[in-house]
Amino acid sequence: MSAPSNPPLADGAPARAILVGVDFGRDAHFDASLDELAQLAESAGDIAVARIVARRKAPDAAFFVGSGKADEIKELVAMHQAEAVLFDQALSPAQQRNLERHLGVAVADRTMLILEIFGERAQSHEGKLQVELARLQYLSTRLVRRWSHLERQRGGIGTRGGPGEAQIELDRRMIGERIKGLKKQLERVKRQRSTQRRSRERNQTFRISLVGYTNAGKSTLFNALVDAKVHAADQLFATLDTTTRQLRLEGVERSVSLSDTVGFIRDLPHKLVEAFEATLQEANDADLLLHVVDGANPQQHEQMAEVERVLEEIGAADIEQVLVFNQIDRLEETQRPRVTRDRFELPSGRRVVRAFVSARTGEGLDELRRLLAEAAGSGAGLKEIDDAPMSQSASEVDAQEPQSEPVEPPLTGTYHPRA
Ligand SMILES: Nc1nc2c(ncn2[C@@H]2O[C@H](COP(=O)(O)OP(=O)(O)OP(=O)(O)O)[C@@H](O)[C@H]2O)c(=O)[nH]1
Ligand SMILES: [Mg+2]
Repeated sequence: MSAPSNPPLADGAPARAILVGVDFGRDAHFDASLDELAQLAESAGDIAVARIVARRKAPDAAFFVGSGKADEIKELVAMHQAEAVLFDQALSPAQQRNLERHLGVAVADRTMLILEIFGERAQSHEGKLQVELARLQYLSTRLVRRWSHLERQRGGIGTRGGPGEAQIELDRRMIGERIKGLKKQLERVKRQRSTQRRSRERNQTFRISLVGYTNAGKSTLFNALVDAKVHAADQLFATLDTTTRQLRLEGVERSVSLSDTVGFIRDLPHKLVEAFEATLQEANDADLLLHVVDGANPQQHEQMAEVERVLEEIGAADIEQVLVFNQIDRLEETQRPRVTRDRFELPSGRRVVRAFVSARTGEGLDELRRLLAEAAGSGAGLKEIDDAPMSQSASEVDAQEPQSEPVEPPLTGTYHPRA
């Protein structure tokens, strides 16, 4: 199944972009490859034509990078005839404006890219409201070139043509009003949801929600489990809107629902989390979270930590969780787990049941269904399962250790493909 190519943004031609990352030496997870930024850029319809990494002790107040580096970037822009410069970190409004003046092209940061992608993907009324709110909150403090790029997208606040700075000043006054209006509308959406929630509670549906880092394979797993056809693609934030379906589980009488929703990402802008409260609430209402992780991704540890952080932020950290270690078909033969489930310690130290699956080939899905049936059927969630002795295979849970016969089933926080 090959992924469709990324649809370009509304205004058509992809922009040639230079990627910039700054290593401050204190963020252990600094992505020197800028691969995720490149994926974000691509998902937003840009093409990365060059990458550059700078090293600094602290951000420069004016340019974020030093002025020497800024000149270097300017040369790269000229050399590659780039139309945009994309930063892996958040820029202050002043830095962004100064850089645009200095470089003569549009400058965007990670947050803005994420907002662009969200703006392009939102389909539902609720999704659009949420994106617009986040976007206005972000843009209200900025005068940037890519503003017009954003304005051309659906659901912009309705200026025509390329707005000059005066126009933007004017717009800015309306923004406050618009933000208020949007918040009110979203409040209404939230009330509707809570009514729906109460009716679900009445009919005792057991609700399962897929959560996880973007591109982990949530939608693919959703499609495999409920035989649906939601959009799954090799791009960041392919899914924005929530889809819920009935999930049939053998031997389970009560109704079970499964929801697929928006993925998380490192440095998810706080405003976005706030704006997406109604959507993220879905995870909050779940009886069980299926935390999907791309088991073949070398960044999986950071990704799981990020997912835990967001769950904490939205108040869903206490909900029962099963870790779904997906994409095992991509692992080398020697790295493949020899069991279908074990117990695992998440970066936070929390212990969860882990299931190994490939949403693509279907491997491990029967076992996952059994696990879900146990959780939904027992009514007591997975606590019981977690306390019960693990499957007979628990003695071989760690694919990297020679088979031994531990008395206690070990917690296998040590399974790191390509570690
Ligand atoms: N090889 C392999 N590829 C997979 C598997 N699961 C998903 N993929 C691929 O990974 C990419 C992302 O899958 P999605 O299901 O869209 O991921 P998602 O978590 O829903 O991502 P977003 O909605 O963008 O946050 C797609 O190209 C899938 O075909 C798997 O088990 N094995
Ligand atoms: Mg998806």
